Amino acid sequence: MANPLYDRLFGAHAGKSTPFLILPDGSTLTHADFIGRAAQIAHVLTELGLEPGDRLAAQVDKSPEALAVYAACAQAGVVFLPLNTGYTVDELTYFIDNSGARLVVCDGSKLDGLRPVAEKLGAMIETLNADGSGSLMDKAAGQPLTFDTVARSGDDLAAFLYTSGTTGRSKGAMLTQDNLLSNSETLAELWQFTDRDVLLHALPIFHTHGLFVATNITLFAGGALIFLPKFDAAEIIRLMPRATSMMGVPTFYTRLLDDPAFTKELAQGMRLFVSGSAPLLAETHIRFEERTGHRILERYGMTETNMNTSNPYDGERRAGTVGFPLPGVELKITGSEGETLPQGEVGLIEVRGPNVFKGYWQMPEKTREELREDGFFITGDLGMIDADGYVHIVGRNKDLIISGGYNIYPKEIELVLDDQPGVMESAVIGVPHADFGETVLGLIVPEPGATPDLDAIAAVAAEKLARFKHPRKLVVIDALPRNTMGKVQKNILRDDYKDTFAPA
Ligand code: MLC
Ligand code: AMP
Repeated sequence: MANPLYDRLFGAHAGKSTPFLILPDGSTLTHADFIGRAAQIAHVLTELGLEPGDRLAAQVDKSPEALAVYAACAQAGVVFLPLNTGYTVDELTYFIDNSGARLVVCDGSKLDGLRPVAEKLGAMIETLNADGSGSLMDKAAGQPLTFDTVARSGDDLAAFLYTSGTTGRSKGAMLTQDNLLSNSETLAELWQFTDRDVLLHALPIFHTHGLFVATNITLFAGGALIFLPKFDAAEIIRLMPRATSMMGVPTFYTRLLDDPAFTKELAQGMRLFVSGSAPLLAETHIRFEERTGHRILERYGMTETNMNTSNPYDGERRAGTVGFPLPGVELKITGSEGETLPQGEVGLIEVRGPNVFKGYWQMPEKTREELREDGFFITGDLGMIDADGYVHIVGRNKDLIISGGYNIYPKEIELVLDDQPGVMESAVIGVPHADFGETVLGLIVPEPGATPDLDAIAAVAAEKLARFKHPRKLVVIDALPRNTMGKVQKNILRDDYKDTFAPA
């Protein structure tokens, strides 16, 4: 019976003794090993009573077993919901509740905090630790190495990825099998991935970039991943001679360039470096080419759409641009009335294609606001198309900070700051940061006569919000600049505070 995502990405490699995951200690899991492990987990999911269409929420460290949970979900028809390992119990409660997850898989260290939440919300809970131990794999041990793949259609849901929003409430982007598969196929072809590819994989596997771009493409082509738990420049440098390709956020590239041990010789066996998730400075692009002789290929995507554009594989990779719309993806620049603007003008980027998600889980209004009836998705990014057809991203129409490739919506942080004693209101902005591209700055307006305790406020933020969202600095100011409509003028604040983290 057919299950396009499972069959094409995983099932196609059943029985193959070719390497799939190469671990930092040099040990290897073959495609067959991996598929066997996924099948064992799929048996556990079924025995726990999960049905096709049920959601499995996983907040686990990166490991071969964590990736096998994704494959097991695909095989059992369960919707996979990966969650950033930085999320606090507060944040997780919302995702588990909103998604109606039937099973939560978490690290053993999080069990005490999450068990009451799961119980209250009627979800089961199992553990999976970074070393592959835990109750999930205990149950998987001894299960058969094959599993009868559950039939699914291309339009069935494969994954939910939560993305925050301007209101501070996260939305579950519903991604279908076809969304994921069509993008993998297009990119594997465009970027010429084959079963000889070995991709250096240092991205997290709870976001589009690390899971659906890097992993799915490699699976599609039958190649291998050098599977690192996280980005570590020294590890990348050590292992690059064994690799053919790497995908990363701009911080990966700036950190590599900051390391004198990163040389041209190391990169000589590489055929492709891809950057995305945040703007790559033209300067980084140029420095990288000077150091290695390679031009980074920049592409543009998002959670709701997977990848939309890419610089060419053959042809000019132009610094400061995100290249051309992918085959099968339509992209237009629109004005405030939704009208298509002439070439060269700046407006909203809208995209349509098989990559575009199905909508936000149980949020029909939000879906209608961003996904037009004719299928175009309003990305919230501002861009223009130049005379040669290259797409340029020139800004954002959404109040979003991207720090080291992680998206942070200010509203979520402002809601926490506004709640603190002595705070009348707050504004959270992104300011330039050499390592993370942008970082979070919190501006606080005190209540009349009050002196807010900034350390106490930072401590509350630390408890409620994932580490990467914490304001790097809190500053007390008299008032927020507003326009005549009363809207806070964040552009003025961003300009006033742009040098806060500038190197001395
Ligand atoms: C970690 N920290 C961050 C952070 N990552 N803070 C802000 N922004 C980040 N991105 C915290 C750590 O918890 C740590 O806290 C402190 O900051 C410094 O950590 P570090 O050791 O310097 O960070 P590191 O662990 O090395 O991580 C940095 C990073 C990582 C850039 C390697 O964030 C990363 O892998 N980012 C990739 C994100 C990603 O995959 N984005 C794709 C989204 S998909 P403490 O407690 O030690 O101070 C998408 C669509 C698309 O956007 O187009 O791809
Ligand atoms: P996310 O919601 O995490 O999927 O992030 C998607 C957002 O990241 C996009 O809407 C863009 O704002 C940004 N983004 C992704 N790739 C690029 C890129 N190459 N250049 C600039 N911004 C990017």
